[in-house]
Amino acid sequence: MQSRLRDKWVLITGASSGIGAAAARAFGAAGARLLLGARRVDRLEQVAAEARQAGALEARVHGLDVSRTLSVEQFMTWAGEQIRGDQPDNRHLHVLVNNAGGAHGLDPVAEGKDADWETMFQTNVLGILRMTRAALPLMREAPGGVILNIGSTAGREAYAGGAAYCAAKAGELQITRALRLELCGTGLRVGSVDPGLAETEFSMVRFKGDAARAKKVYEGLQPLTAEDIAEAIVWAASRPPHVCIDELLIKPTDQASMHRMHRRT
Ligand code: NDP
Ligand code: 8X3
Repeated sequence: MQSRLRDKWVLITGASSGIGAAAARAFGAAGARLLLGARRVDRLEQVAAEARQAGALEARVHGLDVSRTLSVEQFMTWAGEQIRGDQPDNRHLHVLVNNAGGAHGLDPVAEGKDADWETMFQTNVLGILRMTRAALPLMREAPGGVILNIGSTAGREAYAGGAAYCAAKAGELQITRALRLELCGTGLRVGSVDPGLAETEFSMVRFKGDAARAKKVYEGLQPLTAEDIAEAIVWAASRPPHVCIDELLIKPTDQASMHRMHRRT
């Protein structure tokens, strides 16, 4: 059966690594037309080539910093130009994946850094609001369109050292729920995909390049891969138009909760 995503325009933020990059390859395999954003454009080019090789009809890239309104607006102007250059019946954005984000630091609140807190809220919370506001005009005429926000188990279960990140991802979940209410009746769908531990560049970023500390996060257990999440994202985005996947919580089998993990070592 031909994929429902074939020919459709799909925009992914944070597509230069991890889950976003895997999602680009997976949407590519479904024959989508991709618009990819992140700050590292050289990495985006590489991902776009992989997505084209997987079957993407298009894979175009542009620099994007979701923590800056101007950058989001410039990116969406570019995205609109790409989409409006298509056939008249395909001039809308079908899927928006708000994936850009991550954690910075694991300090208790008493030692928290303003810069870390601000970056986490700028990307995981305000980034989603900015991107969605700017993308909605390109989606309004496309009933059946889908917005998928990438949340986290952290938005549902707090852990020590995670106050700001957990709060940011809880914010993501509530933004998704509010949008679901706001968009009800438009034919647009919105949902949250919430992974548990997935081995990507996430922990390297959180621990500011400390590879040994990053590796320890996944020690002795089998974490999710970026591909596991990408598969779920593509599945959620390719349901029939009358089906909305509101919330997906996906954890490694070894992770019953943040406080109950099965480690073999
Ligand atoms: P990665 O660090 O591998 O990827 C993060 C992506 O976000 C990169 O492409 C990065 O690109 C992009 N990004 C970060 N800041 C910005 C910004 N200001 N503007 C634009 N893009 C930005 O981690 P993951 O793939 O794991 O993370 C993807 C999402 O999944 C995040 O929202 C994260 O919170 C969430 N998540 C991850 C989990 C995990 O265990 N890995 C579990 C649950 C949720 P660049 O640096 O080039 O801008
Ligand atoms: C990433 C998962 O548990 O490291 O969102 O916060 S966790």
